[in-house]
Amino acid sequence: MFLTSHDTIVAIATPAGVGGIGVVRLSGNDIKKFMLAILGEEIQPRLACYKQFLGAEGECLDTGIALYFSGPNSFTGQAILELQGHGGSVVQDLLLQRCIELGARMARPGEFSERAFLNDKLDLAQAEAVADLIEAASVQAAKSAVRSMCGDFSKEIKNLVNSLKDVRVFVEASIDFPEEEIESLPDPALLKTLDDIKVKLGDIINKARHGVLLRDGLTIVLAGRPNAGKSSLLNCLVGTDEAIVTTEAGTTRDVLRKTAVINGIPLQLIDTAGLRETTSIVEKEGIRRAWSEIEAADHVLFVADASDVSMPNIKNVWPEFFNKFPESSASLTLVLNKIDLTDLTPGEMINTEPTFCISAKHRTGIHNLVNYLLKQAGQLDRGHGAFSARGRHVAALKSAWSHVSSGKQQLIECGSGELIAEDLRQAQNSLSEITGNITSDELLGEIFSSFCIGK
Ligand SMILES: Nc1nc2c(ncn2[C@@H]2O[C@H](COP(=O)(O)OP(=O)(O)OP(=O)(O)O)[C@@H](O)[C@H]2O)c(=O)[nH]1
Ligand SMILES: [Mg+2]
Repeated sequence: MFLTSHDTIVAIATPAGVGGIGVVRLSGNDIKKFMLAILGEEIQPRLACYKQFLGAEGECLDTGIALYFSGPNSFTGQAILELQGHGGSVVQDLLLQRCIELGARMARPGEFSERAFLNDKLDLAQAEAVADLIEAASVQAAKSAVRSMCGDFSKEIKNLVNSLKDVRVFVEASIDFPEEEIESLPDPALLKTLDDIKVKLGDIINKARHGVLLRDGLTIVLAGRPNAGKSSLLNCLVGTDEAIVTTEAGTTRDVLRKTAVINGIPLQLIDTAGLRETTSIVEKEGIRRAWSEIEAADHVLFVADASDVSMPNIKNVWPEFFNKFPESSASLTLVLNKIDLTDLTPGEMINTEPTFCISAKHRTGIHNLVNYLLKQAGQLDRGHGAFSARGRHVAALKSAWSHVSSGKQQLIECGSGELIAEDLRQAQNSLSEITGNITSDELLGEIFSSFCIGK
């Protein structure tokens, strides 16, 4: 599919509907033919010309600004013609149809960006950032997408790839020329370099995770015993009566998902069945689903009834829960609800772990909890230096990290140059997938097809 990129593609680049201006955009290698037919003449590159846009009979379909960019000095690296007419869907369609009559093909979603990538105008992470910028739901998300689009993320990846290349050259030289004066493996300087690469990778993984949160929002699961007030808290955060709340323990069975957009940050809230031993088949299934949500969450709010918690230490509230709680995955916050029945004060409580005292019923302490969640979602404090990233980037970075770790281990344990050379090669490949230096056609197709038409 990537071989047919010389034909001319066309799309309406502005959103569907009525607007002051509507842009029809063409990219290909035979744009002059379209200029002659639609504008009546070839116009100069990079010069805005006010023109009539002509139909098949020479009639005027619309008037507007025509802009021509000659390849390779354009977004796609090919010749581009932009026809900026009036933003009505019928008039734009007429112009689009005229371009198709003249031989252009409707662009697939993301095909302009795909061509920019194939012509080396952008790397893959930058192209993805263009789509992320368009879809950004908050100022922070937009700012970090701009950073990635301008190459900040790619630069960090390329620096790491270069460090890996240097190490590979050293390791492979010591395999190929063992008699030369190259330090024998494992060389302490080499181990130190590998550690530095691991630290740098860890740092970028954190930044990328943060970028994913800004883009996709934070998934927050409300978990805990029956009747603790999970559904009441969900309703409180969403602002409407979404979940059924009753005095009966075991009210919620199904998983209920609701998005609360607070300050532009999407918080994906998930209410779950109360966790307990039960003989009810329905409730058992609800509890199984609750656990699988807990395992997949970014963040778990463990809701407990403050009136029956004597020692609100996160591990003492319900030890079995914490034993079962999947390590490494989500972060966990204790929420002591129903403080109206106690003498606790609303807000954050000083504790060994993050703990918030609230009353979902009386809506007290909610503000502090929400601020804390927004902070977790990256809305506060950490704006500087963040770049937008996607799940696939984090996975590739993690894979590079584990290859570097296992390579280092092999080196220490068996002094094996061959094994570490292979691990370093794989680490480099994982990183190259991020920028698209090594990426399968299938993955490229998947990435670009999620873009909007005309981009
Ligand atoms: N006094 C008081 N009661 C509350 C508070 N929050 C919830 N409740 C009550 O506690 C009961 C259970 O609330 P739910 O929100 O249904 O609890 P849940 O954790 O979703 O319960 P299950 O779905 O059965 O697991 C209801 O009667 C609520 O009105 C609170 O802050 N103070
Ligand atoms: Mg409930």
